[in-house]
Amino acid sequence: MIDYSLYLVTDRSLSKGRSTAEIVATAAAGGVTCVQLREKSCGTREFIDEALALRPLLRARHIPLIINDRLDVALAVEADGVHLGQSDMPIAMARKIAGQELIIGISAESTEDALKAAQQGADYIGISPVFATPTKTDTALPLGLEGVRKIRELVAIPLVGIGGINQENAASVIAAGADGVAVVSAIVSADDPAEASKKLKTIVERASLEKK
Ligand code: TZP
Ligand code: MG
Repeated sequence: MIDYSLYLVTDRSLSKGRSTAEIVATAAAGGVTCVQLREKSCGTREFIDEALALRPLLRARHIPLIINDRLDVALAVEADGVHLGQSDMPIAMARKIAGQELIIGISAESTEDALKAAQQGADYIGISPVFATPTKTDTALPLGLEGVRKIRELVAIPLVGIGGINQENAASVIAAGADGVAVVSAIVSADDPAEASKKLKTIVERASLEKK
């Protein structure tokens, strides 16, 4: 079982000059349970090199490495999974190429997207965005906590909320039915990513326990 409870998504443009490997290493020490390498502007070779740099430090902590968008990169570096958006490769094609082992996560921008992703065999869904966020400018309208609740009623696979999630609102996303929270700026832009991860982890663990 993959632990999606505190899911870090990288963004080099928000890392305040620190390397992605440095952010990920400190966040891993702070307790993130899953890492998605998200590179929107570098070339394929650099994307691969970044992934290879993260792999040993994540493997040592048994933290899965998920690659954003690029199934070819995910397979090439033997990552644990790939995360696909609504305009990326269709899940059936990705499954055909990757087989059953690779984790495939799908971004859902509506309840319809979420239902379809679950029916088509996604391993988890990223509910995107839960709240408004300046980090990603081409998002759909925020689904809000109501959207999280609705999707939770409809699908059984793991749900991870993303978009505008921080220490103030993370517990509400878990309470609404998400299994985890995915964050970019709340960790990547923190002065101390380890400390930020630790705090978020405590919040998420507490909120998960309160649901049981
Ligand atoms: N997908 C949907 S919202 C988002 C992504 C990658 C950005 C989330 O960033 P932040 O800083 O956690 O709001
Ligand atoms: Mg994408």
